[in-house]
Amino acid sequence: MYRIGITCYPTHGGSGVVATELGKLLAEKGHEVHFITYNMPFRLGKFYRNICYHEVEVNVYPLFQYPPYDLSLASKMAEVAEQKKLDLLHVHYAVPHAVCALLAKQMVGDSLKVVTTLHGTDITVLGYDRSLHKAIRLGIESSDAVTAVSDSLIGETRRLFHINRPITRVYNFVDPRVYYPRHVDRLRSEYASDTEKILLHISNFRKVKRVDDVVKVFHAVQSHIPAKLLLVGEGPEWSEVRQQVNQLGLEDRVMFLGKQDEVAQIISLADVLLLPSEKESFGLVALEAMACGVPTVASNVGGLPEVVEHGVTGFLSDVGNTDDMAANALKLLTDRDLFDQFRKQCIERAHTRFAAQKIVAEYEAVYDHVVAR
Ligand code: GMT
Repeated sequence: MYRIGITCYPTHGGSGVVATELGKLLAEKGHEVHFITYNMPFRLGKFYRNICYHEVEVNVYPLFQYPPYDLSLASKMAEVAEQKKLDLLHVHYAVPHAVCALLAKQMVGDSLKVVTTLHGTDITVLGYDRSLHKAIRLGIESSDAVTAVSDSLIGETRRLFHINRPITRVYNFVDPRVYYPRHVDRLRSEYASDTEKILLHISNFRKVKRVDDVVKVFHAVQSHIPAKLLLVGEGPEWSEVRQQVNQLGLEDRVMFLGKQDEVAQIISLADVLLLPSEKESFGLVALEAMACGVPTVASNVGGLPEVVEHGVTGFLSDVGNTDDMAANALKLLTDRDLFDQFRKQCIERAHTRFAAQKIVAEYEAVYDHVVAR
């Protein structure tokens, strides 16, 4: 059993969800887990005997224009590592977390190992801030082990950062005790009638998610069959999307549900998930939907083809090809046999290939490797 420090962004977002769920499952297996973050991870939920939360406090000094968060985090990591005799720090993102963990390792000594998981965000960050290139590269090159959430992300990391070191692919996972088709008949009737289909999109409404394409797809679908669209999440594009919905006269067919934590329940309301992103290193929500028996209509980018099997658990189209996406959604929504077959295949694939138990064991194998070295 290991003593593990975990650092992630504890807010809504796939990497925070994965890091938090991983911590909980590791604790269930008997490991001692210490979250070192600036806020309580949002899905931590109930009390666990062997999970501790260590808050990173950032003081504001009149002398500094910017509070030194990264240094506070590195110092906190070192303090917790020493006090709790941590074997390793498992950090999510190369910047700033891997770089902070490497600093902590210098403060504490070489016996503290650093495992870095890449979620794709480092690459997105690089897209708008080239000045971080060297810092991201250092974080990846100098970690004791690096994992990435898809083969596509490994390829992109190698291409952009000219990195040859081993990177282990460890897919994201779902806990089958949480993600399964829920009985939501009563709740469903509050959103749609029996004759209406429900389409769903969940994201942080960043431009990269192309939520405007979600609305375009829905606009086409509802002109053929009675349907409703549920939009879950909030973010920078939210107002634009609202305006688009109004301009298309879809106000009474599109429901904005804001940020939600209990997504398994909401996903179970839906017939199809729409994920037309510009970029997606994995697409955790497509996996969550799959586990609840909901097929995904998505774009054919990044790690999405590794998650959504075209013609088996959903359909993939070129980015921006909303006509094709609408046609695919209609295929699923108008052919009961096809839908039932996809639904079965979704549950089966999510609960085998992406089962939490299997993936957590893959992370433990990475830990075994670095600690034994
Ligand atoms: O997609 C986002 O905006 C959030 C971001 C994150 O860092 O949480 O998601 C990234 O990590 C998720 C968990 O591994 C992946 O499922 C998402 O595909 C990935 N986002 C992108 O690559 C854009």
